[in-house]
Amino acid sequence: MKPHNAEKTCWNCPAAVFKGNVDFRACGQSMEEIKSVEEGMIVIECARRPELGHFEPTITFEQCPEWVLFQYGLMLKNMKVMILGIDGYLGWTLALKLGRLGFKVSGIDNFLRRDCVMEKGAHTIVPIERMTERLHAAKEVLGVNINFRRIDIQDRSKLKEFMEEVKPEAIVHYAEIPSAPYSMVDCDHAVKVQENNVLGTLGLLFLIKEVVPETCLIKLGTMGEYGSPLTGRPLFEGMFPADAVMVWDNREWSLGGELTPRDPVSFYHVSKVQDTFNVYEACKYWWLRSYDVMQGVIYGVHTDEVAADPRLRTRLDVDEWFGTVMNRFVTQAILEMPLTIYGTGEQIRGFIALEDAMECMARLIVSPPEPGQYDVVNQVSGLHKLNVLAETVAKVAGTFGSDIKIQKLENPRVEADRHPFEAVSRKLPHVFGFTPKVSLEKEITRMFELLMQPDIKKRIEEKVHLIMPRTRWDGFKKVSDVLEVYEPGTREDMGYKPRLDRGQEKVEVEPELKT
Ligand code: USQ
Repeated sequence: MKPHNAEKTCWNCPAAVFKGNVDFRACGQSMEEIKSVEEGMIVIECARRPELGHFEPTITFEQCPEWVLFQYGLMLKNMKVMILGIDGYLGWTLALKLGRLGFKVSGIDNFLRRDCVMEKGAHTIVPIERMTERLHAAKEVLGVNINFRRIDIQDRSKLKEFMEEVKPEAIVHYAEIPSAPYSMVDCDHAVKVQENNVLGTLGLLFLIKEVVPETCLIKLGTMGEYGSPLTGRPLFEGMFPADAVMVWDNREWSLGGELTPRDPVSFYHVSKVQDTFNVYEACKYWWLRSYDVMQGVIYGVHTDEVAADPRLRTRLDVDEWFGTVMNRFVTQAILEMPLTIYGTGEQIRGFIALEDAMECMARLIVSPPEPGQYDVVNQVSGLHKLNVLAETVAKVAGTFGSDIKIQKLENPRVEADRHPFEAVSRKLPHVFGFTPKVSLEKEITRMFELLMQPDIKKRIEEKVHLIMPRTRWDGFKKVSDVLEVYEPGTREDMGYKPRLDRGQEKVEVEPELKT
């Protein structure tokens, strides 16, 4: 079988610098129009092999000697990837993975995540090293060199200098404050989140245009941008498919190619929607290219690289602001405290294990879109109701000898907690060749193994007072009331099953709840 990106051509390659007397904008918005202009009008120069002179952009990755086989398809030899937010849960994990795969990794961070967590009196329960020690260990243990600069994404002159020095061939943008509850603390926090996220991304787009217009921006969005439409309309991958139609007042229109409606569920999620529009427009105005990754909730602690040495571990937050639901449930199980379901627990979300999410990113990086193309990928490997997740955590906890209860809390958020859910995620399996490898049970087990280590368990116990939620979407501060505490395996399933549409096979992904 051919690698997923074998048929891509110089059109997609970040090393191809478009030359010739073509004014792209004069050609209109359609890439097909541009491609069909008179032969010979569009030529490129290869930034890696300028001695070849100007030629037509028709060489496939498979034919090009600069693209070589690796674990996840073909990769541009020593491809330069810059990770913005390289110190975070995902940024650090990805840096090590890419470094091990042979990418040349650079990155920036201003340690904002560390500061925000500290500000709330919390800490990462998996202890992490300072950046200097992390870099040293990456070199010593994995032989990976990371070119790191302490830079705030909003410090555009410093970032520009670094981008000019590195000339990244892909930019992964994780440099955002990733928390819904943190953005709902008060006005200052909402403004801080939107300012960092929205203005940081907007400034970055201008820098890409100026310094590296051929690079691919891989931007972390979120499935939460879509909300959960009560009509049950599928959550398409960013845009309506070509055959989608709208019928109204006895008339009919095609919706194909239009952005789908967004319905974000917090001021943080709103910042991601705003990014979506800014990135979309920049691609349109300046022929930039981007994957906007609609990320499900990532959970877990494991990749081979972060597990290679305690100094290489990535952070894990479980407090009410920065802890996400799965990571919190597992920690609560370790403390043998009832798992905190907000509301009915019938909410459905898309999830993906850390290790799988990192593989997806590697696959996207080596398969760039064409100039001007804004593309959206829904990055989830399974859909789960929260109450079923809690059951699964309790089941795994049982294998470690823990007897867990589940509690339903008054929901501090304003969100639908009983709703249909159908998500489309066809591109990962069918365009990028990705199959999920990590089951819920497997990653939960790995989490137990790591988090039950005495030094880590102690760090969880130290912050136990930060687990119950008190940040409410209505603006009042109050710890949520406990509505009910129950034994796992004693609740009936409400019957609704979410659907994950992965293309050919439509998978029923939710196991039955035992009664
Ligand atoms: N929830 C509980 N109990 C908890 C914590 C959360 O029932 O102890 C519920 C929430 O009410 C919500 C769901 O779990 O219905 C998910 O909440 P979360 O905190 O795990 O995730 P969320 O706020 O949606 O945000 C997280 C990340 C964010 C990412 C997003 C992906 O913080 O960066 O963008 O997951 S998604 O959810 O698909 O939008």
